Amino acid sequence: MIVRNLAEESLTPRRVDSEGWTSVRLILEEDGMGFSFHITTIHPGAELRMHYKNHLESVFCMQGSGSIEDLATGERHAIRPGVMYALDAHDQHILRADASGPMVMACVFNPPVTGREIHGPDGAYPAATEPAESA
Ligand code: 9YT
Repeated sequence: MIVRNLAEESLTPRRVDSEGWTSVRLILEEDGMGFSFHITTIHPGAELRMHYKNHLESVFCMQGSGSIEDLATGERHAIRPGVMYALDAHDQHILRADASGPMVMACVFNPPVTGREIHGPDGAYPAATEPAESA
């Protein structure tokens, strides 16, 4: 059994800070679960263009508000606590947090991320077989 505490893990390398977001990866590939599980905070006013070409992701909003834009259709969906979105088609998207406060999201990735990934210029994380330097 694995038991971890978000506040404690925030003080370790499981916490990753990047442009517009901070994420604590509570479960990583090394934990052998077949997915990774992250608590991600999107900073107020952040606008993040992403395209997880190598991963599937589900995201559940626990706090804050914003929107997600599906770049294939132009559709925008409101995000608020209780809303989940799943990128089941490696969907290109823009996630926006309202300026009024951070959005706090629980995220699951399949395959799991390994640890230090940040988005590449294409909005993706590298595939597990690519060297980390290409991120
Ligand atoms: C909401 C969202 O895009 N989460 C992505 C996970 C986060 N950026 C991370 O842990 O890499």
